[in-house]
Amino acid sequence: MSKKKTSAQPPAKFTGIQLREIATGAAGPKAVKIALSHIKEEVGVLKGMKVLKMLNQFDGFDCPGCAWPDPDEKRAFLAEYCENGAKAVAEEATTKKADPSFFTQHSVEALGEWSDYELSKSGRLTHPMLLREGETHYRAISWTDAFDLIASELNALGSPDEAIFYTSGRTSNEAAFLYQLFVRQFGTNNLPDCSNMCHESSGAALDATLGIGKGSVRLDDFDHAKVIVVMGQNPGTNHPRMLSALRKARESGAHIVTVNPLPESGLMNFRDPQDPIDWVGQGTDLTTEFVQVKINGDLAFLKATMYIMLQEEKKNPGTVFDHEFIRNKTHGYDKFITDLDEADLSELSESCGISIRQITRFAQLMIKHDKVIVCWAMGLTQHKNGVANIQEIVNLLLLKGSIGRPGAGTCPVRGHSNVQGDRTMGIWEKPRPEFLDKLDETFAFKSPREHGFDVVESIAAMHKGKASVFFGMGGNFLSATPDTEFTAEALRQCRLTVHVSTKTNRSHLIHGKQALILPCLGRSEKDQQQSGNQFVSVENSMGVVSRSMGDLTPCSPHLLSEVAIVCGLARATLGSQSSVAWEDMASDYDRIRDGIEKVISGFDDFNLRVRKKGGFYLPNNTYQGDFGSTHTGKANFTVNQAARHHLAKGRYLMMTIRTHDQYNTTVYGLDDRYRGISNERRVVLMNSEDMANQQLAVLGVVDLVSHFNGEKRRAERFLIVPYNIPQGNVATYFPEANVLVPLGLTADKSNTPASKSVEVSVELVKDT
Ligand SMILES: Nc1nc2c(c(=O)[nH]1)N[C@H]1C(S)=C(S)[C@@H](COP(=O)(O)OP(=O)(O)OC[C@H]3O[C@@H](n4cnc5c(=O)[nH]c(N)nc54)[C@H](O)[C@@H]3O)O[C@H]1N2
Ligand SMILES: Nc1nc2c(c(=O)[nH]1)N[C@H]1C(S)=C(S)[C@@H](COP(=O)(O)OP(=O)(O)OC[C@H]3O[C@@H](n4cnc5c(=O)[nH]c(N)nc54)[C@H](O)[C@@H]3O)O[C@H]1N2
Ligand SMILES: [Mo]
Repeated sequence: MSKKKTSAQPPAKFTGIQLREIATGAAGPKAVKIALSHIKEEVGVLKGMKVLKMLNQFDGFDCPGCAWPDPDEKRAFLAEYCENGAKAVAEEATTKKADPSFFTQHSVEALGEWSDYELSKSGRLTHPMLLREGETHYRAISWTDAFDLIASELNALGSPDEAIFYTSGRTSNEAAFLYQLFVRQFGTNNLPDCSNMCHESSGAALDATLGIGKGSVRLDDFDHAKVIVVMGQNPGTNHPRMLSALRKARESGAHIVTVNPLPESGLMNFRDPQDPIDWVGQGTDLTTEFVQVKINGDLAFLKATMYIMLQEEKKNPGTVFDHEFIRNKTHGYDKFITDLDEADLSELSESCGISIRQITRFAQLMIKHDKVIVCWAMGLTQHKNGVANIQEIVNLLLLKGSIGRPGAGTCPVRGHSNVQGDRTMGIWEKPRPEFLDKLDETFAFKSPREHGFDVVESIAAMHKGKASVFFGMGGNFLSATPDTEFTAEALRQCRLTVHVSTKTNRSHLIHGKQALILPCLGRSEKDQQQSGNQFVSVENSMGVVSRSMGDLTPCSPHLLSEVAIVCGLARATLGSQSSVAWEDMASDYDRIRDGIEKVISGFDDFNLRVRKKGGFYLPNNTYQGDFGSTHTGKANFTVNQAARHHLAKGRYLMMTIRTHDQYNTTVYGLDDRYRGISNERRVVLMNSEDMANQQLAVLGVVDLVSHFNGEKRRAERFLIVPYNIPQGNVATYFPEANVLVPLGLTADKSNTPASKSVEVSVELVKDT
């Protein structure tokens, strides 16, 4: 049977846009109403209430929405969740099913014509499914046959390095630990993960400067901070529970400075949806200083701020910088200051688009206060200079001695709910030798030492035919990665592509010669193994490890837990060669935790402590102000250069961002409520001056063309929406615009796709 190529991109069809007023604040009763309507629609009222009651409670399950921490001591009476957490749970606990008859009804090619929204709404996967070579439809297969098929493909490879083992960040600690153990026993470090596209730049910057790739603050530091800077982050949508922490900080007098090309409503005003008293009234204004930087203007802005601080310090020595801290705890100060002193303030001001007056205002705040927390997310990491951006934040905090003391520090706000834990468990293509030594010692084998492929390198390797089996533990590799058409070609070249998933996504449709979908339990579901019901553990953005236990009846009796899938796969692939008792591990997760305790420091008495209410903190040197583990033995100042984007006329810098109605590539709905855009995702947000200069009308239909090293990539049919965004900048939604992000455009040092600084032109489509 010959087949047409299935579309790698969502169809370029419009869904009926309506522009509404932009929200002046976030959450409040409307958020509750919308949360409940998603639950009602997907899950039903009774089951829905049960799920919400368990969400983020001490004996419930961890919200799959984001990695924002729960309060240590107390949880809200009804539940500790937000609108988007409720949507994430509704999506997982849905009663709709994509069972074998669904796949009989719809060919892979036909599903390729569905939008991501339609795919997301197709329901939970219920059976392992196989797409045989040359066939048009997935068909059910037994678990044993599925494991045998993967094992025989893996064992037929010329080298273990020809297989790629991807992980998305929802995977529990237990599953992640076993997965990396299996992959290393198989013989490769090809363990790319979603972090490569996310906070890799933060990890690289923080590790080099402070000695740990994680943030330094805890939730209660927000209660003591005097200044909280939120850079390149949209918590109203992506970390809504962070707004409660910001509100509390505001009420105790903290300044909140928001640095963003967009005035995100969620950061402007907030009414706590968990607090009915807050539903009436005006809410709390959060942002006290809105710094509307140009895209990728952050480094210039920070440098300009520090330049002004330095001039003040020179005038009144000892009044601005914390010299004792600098002397005792840091390295590289003199070199840093020499470079800083040569900065050109007006050039920096021009390149970030912020007036010297406003920069001075921010610098004054920084001069006055040292209890400063800087929070950031994708707006800083996904640039060519993503690592430098974060190193510049570290410089600012070091000048003030603002790391390792109460109310101050670094706060990279993580994405996926266990992305930080997965890395702690060893999901990394560049594992440290000490980690591998411990792993080898504990499990009596010799793990490979050569570094593996990260996400971008994996795509290149598959494209070149250097790797030909792709295994995805969760996630949606095709749609989450850059350069959609190139990545699709890479996946199509594989002999076998496998996805462990809860729901159908586009990665199931763009496949190798053969393809498997392995359905797994979700967080909210009961995980019953031989020794009884199991729980798993996760690590949040602030290094707290806690347990998560679902209680719903699984949506199908044919699901396996991620742990069971890894164990089944390991047994089939490694056979009797393996030194690990995989079966025992799968039957009782306490045994996995015993293994984790032996290999990874900070997990002493793991099985005991994880059972305690609220879990426990992992050790974090920076929290204590100890920087002894860096290569200099001190916290490192670094010299970083601000990016300069010289864009020709008609060229723009594009950022790809999330709407209020999606979880990465899972599309919950078609609205971006806070930004006033309803029922459409194919939009490009543009400054009205730029529109006028190019004679583009509101809702005009355009193609977007990206330009990189003489290469062009095109994304068809977007609608123009005038928006309060700096001139020369545009914004589109991820994943529709990923086709424009060149694989070669990545951050220095972290290799993170620079999906927030893509150079594009906007071409009017004539006959629409
Ligand atoms: N509901 C929901 N929650 C989520 C997710 C989701 O998709 N939906 N995704 C999860 C994941 S994996 C992650 S990583 C996080 C993502 O959380 P965010 O990082 O908040 O997500 P983005 O939408 O990518 O938003 C980036 C923000 O940075 C701004 N920005 C873009 N470029 C720049 C720049 O150059 N400088 C500055 N200063 N700002 C810039 C954008 O305007 C936007 O406000 O959220 C997590 N939580
Ligand atoms: N252009 C652009 N690209 C980006 C970004 C951007 O801002 N702009 N952001 C990047 C970031 S920050 C990230 S983190 C990545 C995200 O990349 P991924 O993590 O790969 O993508 P997701 O969309 O989160 O994955 C969704 C799929 O995960 C599966 N899933 C959900 N829950 C579970 C579970 O419990 N177990 C298993 N096994 N599967 C599950 C479902 O089948 C669902 O379809 O995308 C990156 N890509
Ligand atoms: Mo992420």
